[in-house]
Amino acid sequence: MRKHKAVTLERRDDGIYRAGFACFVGRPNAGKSTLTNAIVGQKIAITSSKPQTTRHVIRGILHRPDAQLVLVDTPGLHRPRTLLGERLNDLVREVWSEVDVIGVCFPADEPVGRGDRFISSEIGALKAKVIAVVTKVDLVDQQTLAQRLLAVSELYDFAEIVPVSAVSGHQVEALTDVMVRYMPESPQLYPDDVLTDEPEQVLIAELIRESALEGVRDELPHSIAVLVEEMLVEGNLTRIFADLYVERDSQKSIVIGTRGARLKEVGSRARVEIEQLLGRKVYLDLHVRVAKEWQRDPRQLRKLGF
Ligand SMILES: Nc1nc2c(ncn2[C@@H]2O[C@H](COP(=O)(O)OP(=O)(O)OP(=O)(O)O)[C@@H](O)[C@H]2O)c(=O)[nH]1
Ligand SMILES: [Mg+2]
Repeated sequence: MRKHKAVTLERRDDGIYRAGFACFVGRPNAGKSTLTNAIVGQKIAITSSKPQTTRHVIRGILHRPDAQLVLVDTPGLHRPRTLLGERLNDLVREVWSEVDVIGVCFPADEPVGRGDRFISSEIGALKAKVIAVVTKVDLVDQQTLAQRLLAVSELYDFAEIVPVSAVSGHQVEALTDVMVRYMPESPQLYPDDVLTDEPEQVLIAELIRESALEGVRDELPHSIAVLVEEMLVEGNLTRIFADLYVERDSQKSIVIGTRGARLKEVGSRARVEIEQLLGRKVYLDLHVRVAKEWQRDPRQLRKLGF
């Protein structure tokens, strides 16, 4: 995806151009994708209040006059209960062995827990600089924040601990500066106007999934997968045919809703977002299909891109 408008940022310059990779890791729902979007300045990763929203590794690119920062958003690390869960955890480990900086994210509005301790115990042996990012600071008071910062500092010898809010924008730039400082001297890695190397069809499928996640509960969010089957450009209009997969018939009726009302809502919400992404008019044709227990089935996982 390419950016629509030019970014003009003034930066102090030590004359060195830096470029490299950083990733955000952390337990599900810690705010990794929201932060990635805030830094890149455009929505490239979907977000939701449901844990385990992110299922792919998504690269977002920040361009500055003095640096290029390739941010890798990863799925939340968790104890896997399905084959999909195992695949997602493997993905995270693959990424963190390849980047220059790892930002371990801890949500300020929740106490440091077992998952956080587990993640912190795993990152020690890696070549990357490891920093801690305390996210969602807009949700807590000063005292709570101070407690969190202390608890985080006791987990691991982080190179830095940066509190941020992706929603208010507080300290987002400071976090970026920290990550850039740890990037190696390097030529530019991506052309000037590329914001992500994610294929358009994947971004579109993700926007549909994000829309479908709204208002569903319990196990259903995890059961939803989306595949764009076909895109046809007709003059000013793009026709998109997509399949929304669930795991059971009962889920299918929930997603469709009474006389299709829910599915219609999901479709029109997604369409608005897709039109914004493509900058073109979109006709979206959504079909709901059942892929029995796809999260545990290697063949179906492959079909769905995992
Ligand atoms: N108030 C507030 N909410 C935030 C902030 N950052 C993220 N959130 C919310 O936290 C929830 C989870 O955010 P995500 O960015 O999807 O979290 P994630 O870590 O990517 O989650 P997974 O992909 O499931 O691992 C969403 O409802 C966000 O709107 C923040 O800085 N402030
Ligand atoms: Mg995410």
